[in-house]
Amino acid sequence: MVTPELARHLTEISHDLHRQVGVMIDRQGSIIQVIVGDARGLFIPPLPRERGVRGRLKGLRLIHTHLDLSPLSQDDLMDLAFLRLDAVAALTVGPQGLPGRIQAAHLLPQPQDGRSWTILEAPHVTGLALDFDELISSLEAEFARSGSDGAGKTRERAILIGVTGPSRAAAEDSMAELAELARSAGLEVAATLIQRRPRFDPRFLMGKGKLTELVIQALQSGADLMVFDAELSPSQVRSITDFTEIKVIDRTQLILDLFAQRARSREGKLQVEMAQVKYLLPRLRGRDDALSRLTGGIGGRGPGETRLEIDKRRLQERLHRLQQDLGRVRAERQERRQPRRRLRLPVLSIIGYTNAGKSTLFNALTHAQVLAEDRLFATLDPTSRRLRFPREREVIITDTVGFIKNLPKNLLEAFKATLEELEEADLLIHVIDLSNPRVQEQMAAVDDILASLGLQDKTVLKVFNKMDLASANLAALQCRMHHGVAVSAVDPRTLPPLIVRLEEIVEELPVSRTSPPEAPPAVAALPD
Ligand SMILES: Nc1nc2c(ncn2[C@@H]2O[C@H](COP(=O)(O)OP(=O)(O)OP(=O)(O)O)[C@@H](O)[C@H]2O)c(=O)[nH]1
Ligand SMILES: [Mg+2]
Repeated sequence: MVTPELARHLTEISHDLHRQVGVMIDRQGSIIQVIVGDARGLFIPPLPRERGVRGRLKGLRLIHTHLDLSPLSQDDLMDLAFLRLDAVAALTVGPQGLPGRIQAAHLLPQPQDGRSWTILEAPHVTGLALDFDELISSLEAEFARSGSDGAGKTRERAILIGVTGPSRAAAEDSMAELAELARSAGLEVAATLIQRRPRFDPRFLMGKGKLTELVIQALQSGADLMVFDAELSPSQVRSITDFTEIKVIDRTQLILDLFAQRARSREGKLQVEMAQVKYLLPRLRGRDDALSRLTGGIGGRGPGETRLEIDKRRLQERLHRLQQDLGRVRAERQERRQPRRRLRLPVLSIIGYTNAGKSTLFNALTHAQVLAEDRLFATLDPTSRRLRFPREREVIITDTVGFIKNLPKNLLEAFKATLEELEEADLLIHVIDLSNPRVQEQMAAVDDILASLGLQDKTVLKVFNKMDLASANLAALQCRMHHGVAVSAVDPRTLPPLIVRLEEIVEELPVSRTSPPEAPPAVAALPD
């Protein structure tokens, strides 16, 4: 870890200056920094980034002196954790400036007795029987193992963090949804942590002690990302990233990323990118800020193939271009919708919380092949089909993007144009996942979003889906309370009551629908 000669140099200088003296040593044994502190401590200046080696640890160790017999301090251990140093060692300066006792700490891949580091000690430098190279390579190997599933690390691993006020139950529900979002975005959840705080720390959102724990936990679980279940202000992201050196994103960014991954249509892609650019703009400082250093991957992905270019001026230009492009694409969409308008068929739009089963129901009703998947926001682009009911009435039925509570404002704005199509709907079919433990909040969230789109006065039919996964009592109760219909979209035999209800509703609509269609529509699914 340190040669007796170097140790002696350090303690002698330290003795003469009556200050702590330290050196930062890389794995080749070269000294890359010399640090002179005061009698009680020293301050490590920013480490040159390019010195970092591949691996979980920084590839640097700090050897420094302590003028008295004090053990490694809390600050020493914080440096170890935050800078991910290979090791931190303290040499006691003896009476004649000779090296005395040595204490060294390194991080542990797994916590032992609740501690994430271990301390080695010897009465003299030469007494520390230790092959440093061997120690480091086995530590790296273990860190790598705890951070991957054997086949090499492909997915980003995240720690999810909730910082909450009084209600723990609400925080847990919210975290469960955040975990779903993370999973849908292709993240692996390494750990989940909820911290309750009566008041939020405006800078870090949580206490420094807790943040320290977090960094160590991230290191041990091989996480390269922290996802906060809150909307972080630009300066919070900066101070947390600067403090922890770990990429930080918030729930909004996670949802934006998910949308970026899922957008298929040109309009969808443009809308997502616009929301991303609007989100990023106020969050930029100079070029080399924490954010731009730590982007890429989740949160830094654009809907196209390119990584989001993090540069303020270019973002502004991009925003301008996006607005123009969107305008054009929307005009085209309006044109495409003209013929459909002429048909004057009733429009039934399927809406609801994400993952409620909207696309599955759409497919079941129309025999379409819209992608339905057990992930949030599988559908971003609306799809429409003509559908003929058994009683020969014809309608247009539309599948739409799912809703979520606290939908990021930028996204709601970006998708407003697509969602405005809902204004033309004669009926909103609100699909609800009965099996979800948060079903009540989900229903309320959908109502809120409808209201914010000015659609609160539309006729809504509540369809309680996934009845196969819920108790019959619950289904019956909800249907009675909301005058709804229960179905299981994966089982066509459960659909007739819904089709009957839809027909009834459509019958009540004013009949101005004429023009026979050219191509035959799909016929509503009825059991054989
Ligand atoms: N057991 C069961 N699973 C269902 C039912 N309906 C849908 N699912 C499943 O729920 C998951 C989500 O279904 P989707 O149809 O993609 O849901 P969605 O509402 O379109 O979701 P987004 O487009 O992501 O907002 C899929 O894995 C479906 O197979 C049902 O009635 N019973
Ligand atoms: Mg869908």
